[in-house]
Amino acid sequence: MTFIPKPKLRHPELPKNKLGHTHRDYEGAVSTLCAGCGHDSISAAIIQACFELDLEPHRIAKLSGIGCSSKTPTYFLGSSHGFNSVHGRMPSVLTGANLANRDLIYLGISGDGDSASIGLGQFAHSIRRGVNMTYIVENNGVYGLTKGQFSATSDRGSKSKKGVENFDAPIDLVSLALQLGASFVARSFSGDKTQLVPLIEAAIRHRGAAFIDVISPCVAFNNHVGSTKSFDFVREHNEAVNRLDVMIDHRPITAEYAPGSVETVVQHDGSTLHLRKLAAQYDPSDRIAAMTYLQERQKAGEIVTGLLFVEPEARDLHDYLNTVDTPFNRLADEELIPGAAALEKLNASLR
Ligand SMILES: Cc1ncc(C[n+]2csc(CCOP(=O)(O)OP(=O)(O)O)c2C)c(N)n1
Ligand code: SF4
Ligand SMILES: [Mg+2]
Repeated sequence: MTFIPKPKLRHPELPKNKLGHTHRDYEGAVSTLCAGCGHDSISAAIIQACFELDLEPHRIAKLSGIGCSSKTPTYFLGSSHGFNSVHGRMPSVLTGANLANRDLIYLGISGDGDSASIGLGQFAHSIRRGVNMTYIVENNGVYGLTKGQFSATSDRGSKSKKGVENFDAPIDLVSLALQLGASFVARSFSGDKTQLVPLIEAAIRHRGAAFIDVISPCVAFNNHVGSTKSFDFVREHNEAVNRLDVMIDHRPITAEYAPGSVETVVQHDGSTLHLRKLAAQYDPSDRIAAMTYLQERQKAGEIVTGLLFVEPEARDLHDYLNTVDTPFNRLADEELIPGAAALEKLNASLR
């Protein structure tokens, strides 16, 4: 894989966050993706979100599979932990890492091929188990890295660059995540940073399985007329249900809200989500209503974006397993291997 380090030179007056870090401290190597690829905008949004949340880079672990999307962790958070796994296998590697060390912030970066095709089973099980993570699919509706084959999220009737029609029914990962029990579900567009950055921030602050499907046009193989994942198509058919602001440590509210149109949600860690409703009837706390709304708007040819569902007091995999607060990787041998007497006691309790 090509690796171009960024020059170390930086402007002395770059803005700093509470930790004294600048944007540059959250960047990675120079991107080698095609100029204009939506994935690069998502990397920029992740960098901004981590900068604004004042996160220590060494507390973040970024994991991915294989694909142009899965290459992107090289281009952000260069000082964080990283693991580029096998195609479609990021979720199980992330689950294992999370079980071993619950203290890190986990970012799972994947593609539509990686998560909806070969990795569909892995996606499903990590979501249904409530792994505490921010799972981002950079969804361009094609296998970009292998030169533009349809993926499982390509819409029926959409056309490839060479004019071939896709006859298979699409998999909508957002509907699937809702059905599988994800406690935070959102969709956004790589070209809408104002919407995407707060969604990533809220997902990172959320405890539980947070899933964000980001439509991310592939300028090389899926940005033509007839594609339903092109910049033009998404701009024309985007239906945002709400706009989000994330308040941490009583930061001032930055957006202006019309009275009566704001929904406030307090998450587990005390962060507050202010949702400015654009679709008046939209309720992000009702899973069934969210699923119905998605299907209705999809039938009308719209791509619904925004925070679609949140369960602020969700439980995560560690809660379900009742694990100890200390991360397993910090336990001593005598705690992990308590010996024959403890095993005998356990066996006796099960007889
Ligand atoms: C086990 C395995 N099967 C197939 C491949 C070939 N392959 C590499 S990337 C890819 C698809 C990537 O598509 P997606 O996840 O949508 O990422 P994108 O490049 O579009 O961002 C495929 C099929 C592989 N690397 N490993
Ligand atoms: S092939 Fe498509 S997905 Fe891959 S870098 Fe180029 S524009 Fe992005
Ligand atoms: Mg893809």
